[in-house]
Amino acid sequence: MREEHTESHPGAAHTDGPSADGYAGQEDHATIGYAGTHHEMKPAVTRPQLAVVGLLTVLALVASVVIPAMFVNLTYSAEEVGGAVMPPGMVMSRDTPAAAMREMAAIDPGEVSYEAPAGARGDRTLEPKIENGVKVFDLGVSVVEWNILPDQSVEAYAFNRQVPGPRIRVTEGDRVRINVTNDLPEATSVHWHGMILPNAMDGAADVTQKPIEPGESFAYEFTAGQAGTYFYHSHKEPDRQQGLGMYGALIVDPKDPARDAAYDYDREMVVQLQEWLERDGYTYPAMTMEGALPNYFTINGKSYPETETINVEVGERLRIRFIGSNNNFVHPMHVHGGPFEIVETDGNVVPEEARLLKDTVNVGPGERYDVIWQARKPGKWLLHCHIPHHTTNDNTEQEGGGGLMAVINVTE
Ligand SMILES: [Cu+2]
Repeated sequence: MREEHTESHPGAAHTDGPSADGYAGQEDHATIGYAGTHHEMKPAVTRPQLAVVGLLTVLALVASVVIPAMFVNLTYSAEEVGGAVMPPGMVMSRDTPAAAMREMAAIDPGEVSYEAPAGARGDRTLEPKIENGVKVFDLGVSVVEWNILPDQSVEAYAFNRQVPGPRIRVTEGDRVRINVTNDLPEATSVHWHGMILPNAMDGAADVTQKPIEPGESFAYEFTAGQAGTYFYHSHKEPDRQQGLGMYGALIVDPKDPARDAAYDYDREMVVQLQEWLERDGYTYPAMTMEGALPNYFTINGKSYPETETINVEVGERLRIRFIGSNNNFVHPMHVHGGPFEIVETDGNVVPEEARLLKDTVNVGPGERYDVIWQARKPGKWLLHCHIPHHTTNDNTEQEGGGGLMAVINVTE
């Protein structure tokens, strides 16, 4: 091939032709033009050579289809996976179903319908309307942009445009109705965690009710018969929806104040936990699996140092309501400055003789612990998870920590 080429290259190898042949355009286009004028055109390769090249081309084409097919499933259409953006590092084998990909996909930033101000707080108390003696609450769920730090936002599935959703606070024995309107791009449902209620009101999607489709509403109604700390959360693909922000506190005050007088308190704080995965501007539901592990952690929708500081005076009793509203980890929640007493577990009063004094309590997903911590000395006392990675923001510390950390500021 090479020698044929040089031979046929006009000028380079020839001295016998018209001297100007060499470089067309140098002198006379019209007379030179083509090397063929003095050299017969012949196939430059042999038939076996052509056959080999043809065969190699076909093999390369086949390989370009077969090799990717060994690693990914080529039977999906773009519609099936909904244009999903997957977490970097997630293990996707060839048999990963399209449904799994949709469930783990990033929130489409194009779905955001509201940007919450950077300083917005979640867990705001929601005032009910009273209709025929029933306390009626309206919850709407939509996609929002939510700041977990002043310079770090996530896309979230939020009740009433806040993370966590609003605090629903009623009194034992109240009849409550909660109208849930779905403005998400996917179906949902809401479960009232720990409540004794009619099965049809339990919110288990595809088990006790048809999921609430986008644009539709569903009214949940029950009597809040148990006092204590509860919460509500999505029960339709909760690994995705709850992890993306669909949870909120449900607090039922006792009808008989004597129940709480046993461990009377001066201040209270609600601590709702969550884990987040935010990379390259995309928010994915954090999951305990390859590629989906969280890199941010929040208390009431904020990472330290943006978590709220609670102010207490020396001698005062602080009731901390820990809520395992998170999806993945058991968080050993620790308070500096001395032990606390565990007075309620999952909404149930702990008998006095069984009340443990501890300074760290493991709060698992779904669990609630109500503890009383007495402020003994003035200063800044930390409340934080004792898995140190959970007190960082994307693996870095700011002002002495991050993530699951808050300050209890005790003054004289
Ligand atoms: Cu933790």
